[in-house]
Amino acid sequence: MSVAQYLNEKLKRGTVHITLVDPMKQSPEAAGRLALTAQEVGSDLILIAGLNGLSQGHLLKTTRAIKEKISIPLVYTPAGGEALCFSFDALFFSSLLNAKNPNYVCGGQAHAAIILKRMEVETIPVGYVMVEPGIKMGSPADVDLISRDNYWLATSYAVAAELFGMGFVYFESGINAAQPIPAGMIRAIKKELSVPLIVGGGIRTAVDARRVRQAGADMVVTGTIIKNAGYRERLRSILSALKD
Ligand code: 1GP
Repeated sequence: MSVAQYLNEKLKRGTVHITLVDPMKQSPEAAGRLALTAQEVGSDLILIAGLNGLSQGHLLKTTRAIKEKISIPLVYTPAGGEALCFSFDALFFSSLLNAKNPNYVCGGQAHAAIILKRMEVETIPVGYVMVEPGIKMGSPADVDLISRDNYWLATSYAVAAELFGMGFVYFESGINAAQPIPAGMIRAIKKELSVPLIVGGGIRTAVDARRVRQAGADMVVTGTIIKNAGYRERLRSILSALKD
């Protein structure tokens, strides 16, 4: 079964949880242990973020260390065109739709496209949209961030992604953002969008998770939570808010 099929099957049964692992934040072995804990607690997928500065070697070691530990899918999401390896199950072939720097919209993706196709890597097309406060990509001017009260613009980007044929739309408020995407924005997007909506950034508690789920998020991503002490219990409570 492909990862896209796996996700669509999971979505029929309820909200999907994704654990984001930044390989730069810990050793490959520690990343493997984090991923195993996430799987044991009930997370559905591990997503490795390929942020700027990630070396090929470290990515490879991290994906291998995680693959040894888990049976749920391991997906890679490169931020630009830098590090790439093939030890994952699929790749989020994502375009940061509101980037000002074309490298994040299609430049980096174009560099990798032929090799991904020739290697028969499963690519999952994702429209990625960043809302304030967002994360720093190359420089603060790289992304035309959507303001937190501009529901119309957010919905317009979401529907544009769907019309481009992207199978998933991912709304991001930024790694370790102070707050998740506003519930009202999620509701506004869901009224118009027909493909699954992924929401991530700033979700740290069961209350946050329940709010984004009830607003309509189909898939919820958490990352920072796994770096804190007691993350197994924190993640367990987030999972219970998403899966009850
Ligand atoms: C996933 O970037 C996020 O969309 C992860 O954000 O680290 O705040 O959970 P957190």
